[in-house]
Amino acid sequence: MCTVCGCGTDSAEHSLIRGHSHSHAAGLNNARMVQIEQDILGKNNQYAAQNRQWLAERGILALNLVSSPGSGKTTLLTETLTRLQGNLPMAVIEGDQQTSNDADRIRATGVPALQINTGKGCHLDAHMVGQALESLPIANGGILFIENVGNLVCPAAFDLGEAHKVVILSVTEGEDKPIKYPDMFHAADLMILNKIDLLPYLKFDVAKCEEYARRVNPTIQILHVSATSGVGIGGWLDWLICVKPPVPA
Ligand SMILES: Nc1nc2c(ncn2[C@@H]2O[C@H](COP(=O)(O)OP(=O)(O)OP(=O)(O)O)[C@@H](O)[C@H]2O)c(=O)[nH]1
Ligand SMILES: [Zn+2]
Ligand SMILES: [Zn+2]
Repeated sequence: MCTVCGCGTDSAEHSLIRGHSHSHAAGLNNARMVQIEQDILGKNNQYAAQNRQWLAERGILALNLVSSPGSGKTTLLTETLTRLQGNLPMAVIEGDQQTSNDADRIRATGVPALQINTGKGCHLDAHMVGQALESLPIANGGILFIENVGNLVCPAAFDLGEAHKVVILSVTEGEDKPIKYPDMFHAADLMILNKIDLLPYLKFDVAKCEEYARRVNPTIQILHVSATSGVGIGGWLDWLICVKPPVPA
């Protein structure tokens, strides 16, 4: 078990995942390390491709919500589910290291949620998601939200079979997160700048944050949201409907 970031893989494997290039795998040469990295991510990508096909056959839009801990993923989700409920089928996969708090918050909205506890692992992988798909009730044409473990590093490297990664950045975290964690902002198609209700109380340069995000990902879309006040949620719902595939015949 890796003790550097708590990743569930062993230390040899762990140091190889993108974003963990520091070596804490004594005795392994570079070629061996690259081989192990290719094996782990290759296996993950096979499961991700299976998930993607399973979702496509059912016309289900899957979104992978990624962020630092506490950026507001669950709050945004509960607000989204409450607003969309009754209009289309939805389900949630909740990734968390230890608790089922977030899944409980989701279920309180009436939408089915499945909790995956990763233990010391710091990200969801495609195999875990594939297993969850087998037991989660979600009708064709629906939206599957996957709330990843709060971590701006490891989840960037793992394709879960989702259509889009959505990165949530709260304004309390500082505007330089996109250039500090470029892999995550590069992998995402949409950045939600959350907690904008707090801007009057903070020194947070919105324009600079957006410039940093576009520096690492020129095509990233950006929305300003307050999950608690509801500002900007309409734009997020519009985005969801826009990217949703048609229901298969
Ligand atoms: N002011 C303000 N607070 C918010 C907003 N969104 C979330 N919060 C608060 O931020 C805290 C963390 O929100 P969560 O929704 O639990 O964040 P999370 O990303 O799901 O957290 P983890 O699952 O632990 O990574 C809670 O106290 C929320 O009420 C917002 O738009 N504005
Ligand atoms: Zn890790
Ligand atoms: Zn959460």
